[in-house]
Amino acid sequence: MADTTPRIPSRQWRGVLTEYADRLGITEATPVVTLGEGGTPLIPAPALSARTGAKVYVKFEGMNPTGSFKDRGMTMAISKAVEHGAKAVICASTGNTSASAAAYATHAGITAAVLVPEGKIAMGKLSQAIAHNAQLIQVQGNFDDCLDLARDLAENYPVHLVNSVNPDRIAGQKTAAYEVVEVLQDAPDFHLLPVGNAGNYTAYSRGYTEELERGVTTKLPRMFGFQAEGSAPIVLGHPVAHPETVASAIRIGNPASWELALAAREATDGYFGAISDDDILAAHRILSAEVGVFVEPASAIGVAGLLQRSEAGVIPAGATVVITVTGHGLKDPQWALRSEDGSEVKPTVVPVDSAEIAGVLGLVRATS
Ligand code: AN7
Repeated sequence: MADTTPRIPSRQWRGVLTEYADRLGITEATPVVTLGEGGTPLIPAPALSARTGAKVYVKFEGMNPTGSFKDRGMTMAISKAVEHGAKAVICASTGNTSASAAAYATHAGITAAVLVPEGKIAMGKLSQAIAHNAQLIQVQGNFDDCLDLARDLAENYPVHLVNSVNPDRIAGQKTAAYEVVEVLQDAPDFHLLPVGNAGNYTAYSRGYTEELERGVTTKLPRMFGFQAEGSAPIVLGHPVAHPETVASAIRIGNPASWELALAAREATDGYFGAISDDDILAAHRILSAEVGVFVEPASAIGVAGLLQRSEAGVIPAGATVVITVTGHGLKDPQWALRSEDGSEVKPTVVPVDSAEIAGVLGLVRATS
C-alpha cells in the first residue's frame, strides 16, 4: 500500500519526542504519537518585572496543542503505551489530563477512558475530552477518588494508566526545562509553578538537574511550587480530605508525586507556599490585563506566588525568574467576566451610531 503519511517540513517544530529523541531514549522502536507539542514561547513580562524588580518570564504552556503542559507528557505516555501494544488507556483528571489523553489516544487510534470528578472540571476541558471521543465517566467523588479508581482499574483490567504516576509522563514533561535553558542559555535563579499532583514540579526539577549534569547550566533554579489555600496538602504536611479552590485544575488533596516533590525541594533549596483564591484571581487579572497572556485560574498561581515571595523579600532585584503558566484561559473563560468585587462584567451595548461609540470611548472629534 502507498505510504500516505504526510511529511513535515524540517523547519516545523516536530514535537518533544523527535526534538529531544536522544535525551528521552526514543529509538526507531517507538511509534511517535505527536500533535506538535512543546516549543512553547518564553515570554518576557515587563509588567511583572516592574512590580518586583526581577527579570520575569512566563513559559506559556497554554500554547500546546490541547492547551496545557500535559501534552508534553502525554505524547511520551501514549507513544510508549502503543509501543507496548496497549489498545486502551485510562486516567483520572481534574480536566487537562483528560483532554490531552483523549486527543493523543484518538490520534493513535486507541481508546481513552477518563475519570473526572462530577461537576468539578471546566467546561472547555469536558468539551475537549468528549470532542476527542474519550469514554468520559463522571465520578461522584473528588480527583483523589478518581486516581484511586484509575490505579485499581489499570491493575486489574487491560487498560494502561497514563496519569503522572506513569514515569513516561514526567519524562516528557521535563523537556520544558530544556527549552527554558536553551532560551536563557542558563537556568533561571527561580522557577515558579502551580502544584497539584506535583508531577510538573518534579519534572522541571529533573530537567534542570540533567542540564546541570550536562554542564550547560551553572546552577539549579530554586523551585517554588504553589498550592491553593483550600487545597494545600504539601504545605500543610498532610492530605486534605475535601480540597476546595476556584482553581479546579489543582483541587487535589493527596498528590501522587508528593515524596518526589519533597526531594526536589530539598535538592533545589525550594519552597512550597499556599495562595488564597482571591490572590489567584488577582494574579489571573494581572496576567490577562497587563501581560497579555490568558490562562486558566490555576495557571495564575505562580504569578501570585511571585508577588507574595517578592513582598516577603525572598526574590532579589535583578534575579531571573521563570513562571510556568500551565493552561490556556479559553479552557475556563468565565473568570474573565468577573470584576474584582465579584460582580459580572457587562459590555456596553450601543445602537449603530459612531458618535455614540465615540462618546462611550471618550474620543474627541479630530478638527481638520
Ligand atoms: C493547568 O489534569 O492533575 O502538579 O488531572 O491542569 O503536575 O499535577 C492537572 C494539573 C497545574 C498541576 N496547572 O500540575 C489533571 C491535573 C494546570 C493543571 C496543574 C494541573 P501537577
